[in-house]
Amino acid sequence: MSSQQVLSPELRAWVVAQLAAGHSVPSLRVAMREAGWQDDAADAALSSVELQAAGLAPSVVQAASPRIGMPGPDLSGSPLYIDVGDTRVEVLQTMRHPRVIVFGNLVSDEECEALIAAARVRLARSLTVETHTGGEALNVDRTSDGMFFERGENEVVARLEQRIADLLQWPVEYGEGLQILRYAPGAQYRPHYDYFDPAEAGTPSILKRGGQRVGTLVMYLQEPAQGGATTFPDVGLEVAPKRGTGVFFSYERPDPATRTLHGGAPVVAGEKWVATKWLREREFV
Ligand code: PD2
Ligand code: ZN
Repeated sequence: MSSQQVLSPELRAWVVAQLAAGHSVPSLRVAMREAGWQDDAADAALSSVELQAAGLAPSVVQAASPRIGMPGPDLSGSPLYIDVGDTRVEVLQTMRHPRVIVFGNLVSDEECEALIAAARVRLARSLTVETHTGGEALNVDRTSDGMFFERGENEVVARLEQRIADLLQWPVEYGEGLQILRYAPGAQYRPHYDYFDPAEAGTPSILKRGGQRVGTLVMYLQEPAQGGATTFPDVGLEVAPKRGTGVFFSYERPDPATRTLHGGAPVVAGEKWVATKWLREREFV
């Protein structure tokens, strides 16, 4: 189809309803592609939606500005290393569907230790975002302890966040604050999706702060003696929690079809510490 396509009133109403229900612009683009639209035509049509005139909330209007692309490094030419500032990050393993990339030499030993030391004194039993309500709750599926840093909270956090932004080609401002988790022996994080479920009542309120999550980077700060892999059950992948490495995965739409179901296997011996950076589709304020 040509790039001259415009939104019919019916399609425009559908776009408005989907956005209000928490579906992301990329997911609408995928649906439009499946209906025969070319990406650039879909983007142009989505941009043309005059949501403000329809009296919708600013967050919904902002959501209609199509985000072009997804977070992730440029892997054209199959690089073994990606230079980001002072760090030569290794590309150890990639998978296309789901999009998973394992990075080596991502966090230095000194940075791992500094993050653990600053987080240790602030640990509390982990809360996860409750999509029923939009609030936070103790989650029996996650038996680790955790805390959040503010974005740019200290020098090490800011340095790592800039490295992640350069590596994944995604603005620092689109990232949530770093989350730190500690898993004692027996602790685990049962398989889940990191995006917010559009079917849950609390999701539209969560999405006001930056839209959907579209990518996750889990970085291993301390490796356990045994166990604690990050697992992707849909594709039988297990990433070993090796200190200084990280596993990145992205999801273009909030849908199990992305195959991004993942979990933290129980730690068998020792302690596992991770830092997680979640990436939103827009500025996270
Ligand atoms: O610690 C992990 O391996 C893990 C697994 C699944 C972390 C997360 N999810 C997360 O922080 O979302
Ligand atoms: Zn997760």
